[in-house]
Amino acid sequence: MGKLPENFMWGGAVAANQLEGAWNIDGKGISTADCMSAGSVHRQREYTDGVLDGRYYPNHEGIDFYHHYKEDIALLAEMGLKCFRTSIAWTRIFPEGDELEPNEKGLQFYDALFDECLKYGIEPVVTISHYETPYALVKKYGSWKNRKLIDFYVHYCEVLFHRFRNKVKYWMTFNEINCIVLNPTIPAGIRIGEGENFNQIVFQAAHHELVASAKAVKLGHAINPEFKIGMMMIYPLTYTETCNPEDALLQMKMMDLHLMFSDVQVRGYYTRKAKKQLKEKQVILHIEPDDEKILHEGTVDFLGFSYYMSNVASAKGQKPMTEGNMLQSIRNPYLEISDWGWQIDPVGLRLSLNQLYDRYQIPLFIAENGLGAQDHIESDGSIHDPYRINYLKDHIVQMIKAVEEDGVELLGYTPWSCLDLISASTGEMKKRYGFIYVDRDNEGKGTLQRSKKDSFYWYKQVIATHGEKL
Ligand code: BGP
Repeated sequence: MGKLPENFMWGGAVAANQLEGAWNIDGKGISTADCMSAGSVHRQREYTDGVLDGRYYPNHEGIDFYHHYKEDIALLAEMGLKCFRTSIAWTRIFPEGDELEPNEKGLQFYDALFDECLKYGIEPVVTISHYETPYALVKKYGSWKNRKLIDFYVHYCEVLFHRFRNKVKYWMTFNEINCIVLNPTIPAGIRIGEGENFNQIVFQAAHHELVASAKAVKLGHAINPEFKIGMMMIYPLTYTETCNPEDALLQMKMMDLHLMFSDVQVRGYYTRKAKKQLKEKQVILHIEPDDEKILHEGTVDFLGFSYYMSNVASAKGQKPMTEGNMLQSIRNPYLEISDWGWQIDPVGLRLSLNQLYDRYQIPLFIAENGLGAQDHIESDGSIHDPYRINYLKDHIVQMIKAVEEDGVELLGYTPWSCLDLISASTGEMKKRYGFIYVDRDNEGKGTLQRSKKDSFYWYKQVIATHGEKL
């Protein structure tokens, strides 16, 4: 089969709420991410009722990318990145989410950021909504539970598409859209009250997001036909524990739940099977007359996905191994695990690429992949992170096999994360993913100085040799 395409997008990924900081600067409103407490290795973050004064939330300051972006983009350019996947903080553009007029200062920040990327020939890849919703939309409307969010989101997209039409070509509508079924709070700002029907609320909210995404795709193409607008899902590759058909059935059902999202976004409709599944879960979706047409007309140009680990389905109903992990899995004896209990499975990336490509036959994009670990700075300032290099190397090998040997069509690879930043699941700083170390700890102490890890030099070489030298 062919090699990696010449214009393959080697890059790196981050998200606004996890690195920008400046949470209340230049007119930015409060987002759901601003209301999350930090968790811990074994505890998910908690969603507080508004911003509590006097308590330190690491993501309020992040790594202060808002004020360091020039220095940071220069480092990414030095590494040779061809693209930079970041997100736009919705609350910088619409502080409350439901205004008609955008906040000019917020738009200016992203103008400057994208200009800085383009100056070095780095293509911005922009996620429109990455785990942060304007908090006012939660308070006033109940977030994505409410259909009104569709219009607010589409208006937000319209402003972005017009403003950045000549700067951004690649867009992703929602980060890990299917995560809403695993944890509706972090991705979508939804809290399920006691006695409320989890499935009914979550799938209705998901439907609103799917319609919003489809409308955005159609609108984006009308504004600039050159736009490539993709979806982004977590790909929860799941194996069966044994060859017991009951395990296989469970595995299929676990995957189906997630593939419902990509089916709608790529194929443009809920399959018969998806409708059956919803019925089985006693979900009655409220679908407006035009929705099916909208979904059909707003199919995506490419499928982006995150892949960190694989999972195992066991019909015996064993207790899942990881408490801090959104995905439910038992331990796979063939795989190593990270310090956070994520099962490291490079071959699984090749399988994921094949499964997705077999199913959809549209270009894929690996939007996230990486290893969260604690790094240690030596007295001379160097940071040796062979564990990260090994993780990424092993995954890149499998990625290349998927393209070169299996014929998968792949646009790009943006490992998570270019720079150290706040972890999404724990809200902490100590779980690091970056090629670039940032001097910042869980308590918010540190100089914010950036230092290159060994992985920085290694990835630079990978990009320079187009994956030849790993
Ligand atoms: C994905 C999210 C990212 C990111 C990553 C790593 O699910 O899209 O925002 O943070 O996971 O997860 P964590 O930070 O919890 O280790």
